[in-house]
Order: sequence, then C-alpha cells, then structure tokens
Amino acid sequence: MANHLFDALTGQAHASRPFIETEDGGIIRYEDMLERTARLANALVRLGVTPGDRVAAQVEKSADTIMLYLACLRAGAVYLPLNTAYTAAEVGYFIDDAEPRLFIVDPVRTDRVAGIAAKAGAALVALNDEDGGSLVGLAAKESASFNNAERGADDLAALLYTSGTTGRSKGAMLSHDNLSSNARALVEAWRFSRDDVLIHALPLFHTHGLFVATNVVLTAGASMLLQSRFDPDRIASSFPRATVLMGVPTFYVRLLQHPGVNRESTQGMRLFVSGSAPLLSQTHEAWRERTGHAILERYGMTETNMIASNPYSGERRPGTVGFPLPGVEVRIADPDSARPVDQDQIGMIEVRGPNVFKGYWRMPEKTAKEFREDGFFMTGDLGTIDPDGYVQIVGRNKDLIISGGYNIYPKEIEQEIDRLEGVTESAVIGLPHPDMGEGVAAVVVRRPGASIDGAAILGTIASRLARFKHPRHVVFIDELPRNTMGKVQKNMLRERYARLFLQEA
Ligand code: MLC
Ligand code: AMP
Repeated sequence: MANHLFDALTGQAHASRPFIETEDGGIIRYEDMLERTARLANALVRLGVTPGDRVAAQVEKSADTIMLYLACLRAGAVYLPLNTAYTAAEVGYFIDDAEPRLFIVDPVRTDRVAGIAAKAGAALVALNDEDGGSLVGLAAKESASFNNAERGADDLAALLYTSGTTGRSKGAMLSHDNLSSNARALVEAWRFSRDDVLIHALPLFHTHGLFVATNVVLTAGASMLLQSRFDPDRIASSFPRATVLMGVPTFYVRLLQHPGVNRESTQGMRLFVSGSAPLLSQTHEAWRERTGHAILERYGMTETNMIASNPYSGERRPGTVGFPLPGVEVRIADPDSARPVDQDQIGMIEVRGPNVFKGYWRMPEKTAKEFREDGFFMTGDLGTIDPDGYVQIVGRNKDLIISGGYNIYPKEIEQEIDRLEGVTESAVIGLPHPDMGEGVAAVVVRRPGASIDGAAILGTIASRLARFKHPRHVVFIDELPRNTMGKVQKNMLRERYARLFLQEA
C-alpha cells in the first residue's frame, strides 16, 4: 500500500548498492535494508502495533536503530526517539505523555525503566540481545516481506520532544510530508546523488542525525559510513572513502585540532555541512585555510526541519545561514506586532512551508501560541535578511542554551536547583565555551545562613537531569540582577561571567 515517506525514501533504492557500512566493515545493501525492515515491521505488528501508535526508543546508535526507525514507518507507527543520556526521571515524563504502545530499549536499560513502561501501559522490549525475546530476535522468525501500512502526506511519522522554555517538554508532531519534502529539498540544494558517501557520526535521536543525515542519504539512494559516536581519528581516516560530512560546530572545532585533517586527506570530499548551532566565522576561516573547503552552514529546528542553507554553488557566507530552502518561506517580523520589519532590521525569524510541523502533541493551546494567523511559525530566533537575501541569526528570543548542538533549557535546571534546601533562587546561563560553543553555568542565591555549595547542588540534580545539562560552574551571589519589571537580567550575568569557560582553555 502507499506509504508516503517510506516510498519517498526508497524510491531511489538500488537493490544491490550499499546503504550502510558499519564500523566493523559490514555492509547493509538496500535489498538487505528492505528485508530487515520488513521482518522488523512484521514483529512490531505481532507485538500489537497498529498505525498511529507511538513506538518509543532509547537505544544506542547502531544499524539496528536505523532499521527500527524505518520499520516503524512501514508499520505506520509514530517513531519517538529518546536521547540515551536521559535519566529515568526524564524518560518517565516522555513515556507518560506520549503513551507509546511499545518502548524499545537496550537490554541494560530494561530494569531501570520497567516501572515507567508499566505505568504508561507500554510493552517494554529490548532491541537486540542474546536471547530470542528481543525485537531483532523476534524479527528473525518473521517473513521477509511486509505489506506497508497505508500512510498519507499528513499522517504522523515521528514525535520529537523539545524542551519548553517554561519547563514542560513538548512533543513536535512531524508528518510524512514534513520529512519527505525536506529531504527532497536538501537533496536538491546539496546536490546529493547515488554516488555520495556520508560520514554519519551524529546521534540518531535528533533531527540532524535522524532526518537530515539519514533521510537525505536514503532519498538520494546514497550510502553512509555509520560511526557509533564522534571520533576525530575515525572521521579523519574515513575522508578518502567519503564525499560528505555533516556535523555540529564542535565537530569542526575538534577536527581542526587533528593533524590528519588537511588538503590532501580531504581532497575527495565534496561537502562539509554544519548546523544545529552557530558556526563561528573563525572556525569557517580556519577550516578553509586548512582544507581548502568552505563549510556550508545551514539552519534548522526540530519543529521545522531545515529552513535555510548557504548555497552549494555561490558564496557561502560565514556568519550567515544562507537562503530559504526551495519551498520554504522565511520572513523577519516584529516579535510583538507581527509586522514585517524593514530589510536589514532585526526581528523574529518566522517560517512557513511543507517542512513545518503539525503542532505539539496534545497541546493545542501551546501550538496556537507559536503560529501567526497566516500560518507562519515563530522560531524564537532573532535574525535579519541582508540585501542579497542571506539570513543571519543574531540571537534568540527564547531562553535556551545550545551546547555542542544539544539544546538545554535553563528553566528545567533552575527548577531543580530552586527546589533545594538552602537555595533562594538561581539563574542558569550559557557562556562562551571554546569546545561546545556554549557551556552551562548556574548563578545561585543561597538562603540566609545556608551553606550549600556547588558540589551539593550538582550531587542532588545528578540523578534527575542528563549529564550534558549539568552546570559545569556554580557561582554564588547575594542577589540576581533584575529590571524594573522584576525580570532577571541574564544578559548582565552573561557579561559578568563571560570568561568563566574561556579562562580554562
Ligand atoms: C557530551 N557532553 C556534553 C555534550 N556532549 N556536555 C555538554 N554538551 C554536549 N553537547 C558531556 C558528557 O556528559 C560527558 O560529561 C562529556 O561531555 C564527554 O561525553 P562524550 O559522550 O564522550 O562526549 P562527546 O562524544 O565528546 O560528545 C560531544 C559531541 C556530542 C559534540 C560530539 O555532544 C554530539 O554528538 N553533539 C551533537 C548533537 C546533535 O546532534 N544535535 C542536533 C540537534 S537537532 P562528563 O563530565 O561525564 O565527562 C537540531 C536542529 C538542527 O538542533 O538544526 O539540526
Ligand atoms: P532544536 O530545538 O534542537 O531543533 O534546535 C533548534 C535551534 O537550534 C534553532 O531554533 C536555532 O536557535 C539553533 N540553530 C540551528 N541551526 C543553527 C545555525 N546554523 N546557527 C545558529 N543557530 C542554529
């Protein structure tokens, strides 16, 4: 039956061509992928999954993870990937909220999350383990053919949680057409073809690694070198066999420290893409000087997929994110009045197009608040469009820290710190960090007479928040600076502590 996204992703599939090469040199061809995802989809159905059901997964990166995502599409399920760094407390919220039919985990996690799954009525299944009871084990006994679930353009394909600036995480509902239209636009913009070989070193639980990287490779019928994590040695030694690298700015900062990255080693590469966080102009320049390649910076968001990209041919302008992708409209509006600002003026970046999500899961009011009446989505990013049409992001209208490409919402951390005995209040801020772009710091006001210290604060939040969210510095002050409206002036704190991480470098 017609399955909008899966059909689009496999339209170019050439049975005998490689799709994935794993770290141990194993090759998964397109025909193997079709067979493995058919078996897995049969297993999902046998476990009770019906079209529209959510299937949550908190699993380490592997070829099986990609097969699981594709099998979910074939079975008509809504795939919900979760960061492997999340604590049980964090996972509990997502599972409660999304009510998945199945929750798929690595075997080591089953005990930790058994209660969470049971409470939400989700069946807990290991992805892959020694005994036959895992999903991959069950799939081995299933048929190698599968009749795909009928899914149309507007049916949901995935649910990706993005933390809310007010604390509660929101599930962004992404449709089949949101994902397929964006993959097509990127294949065209970046001239992907069957001959491309992508170095895939990003996590598989975010838009960047799951949709941008994986869907683009599939849509083009290309192949990827699947690497379980970012490892500069492995990437540098992969250059001669690859054509494209996609990464967050931290990838490039770290690769520049690697002696194996130079003109000769990158000679066969045709494209280096950066996104998810701002790429410093100096990193762009240093990369060009070292390798002769101009990094192509693009801009996206979980809710909107990719929005804008520097051109493939034409000037890739450092400090900008280029032009709106084909089919995507971008405008800059006054955040309050919604009126478009004059050219070159700063305003809210707003987006409309087939790439824009269907709303937040079970939060119609929150969804309505983020859209203008004419259908433009408010990104929360502040920017300008210059006379040549290049979009530039100059700041954020949302309280968000981006560290190494991961989004961290200060509110979530402040809530944990403020609950502690001995704390009056706190402000969590992002400060310039030489490796991660921004690092997390907490500025804390103690209760009078209290002696709580940084170690005690970090010790208490450790079990509640994923490690990448933990403040790496805790500083104490007598009171937080506030404006006349009583709002904490984080910009003053950011200025005051600007060198905290830079001093360490
Ligand atoms: C790891 N750590 C981080 C971190 N990543 N801390 C802050 N920010 C991060 N991003 C911490 C770990 O908790 C650990 O702490 C220590 O660093 C080492 O962990 P690691 O696992 O060895 O880290 P490493 O492999 O070096 O990972 C760094 C990284 C990774 C930059 C390679 O974070 C990464 O792959 N980032 C990409 C994220 C991504 O894909 N974003 C896309 C979002 S989609 P300790 O103290 O315990 O040692 C999106 C839309 C769009 O934004 O436009 O794309
Ligand atoms: P996420 O919610 O994880 O999808 O993160 C989306 C946010 O990442 C955007 O709203 C931007 O703030 C930021 N972002 C993505 N790409 C870029 C980029 N190239 N430059 C600056 N910020 C970016």
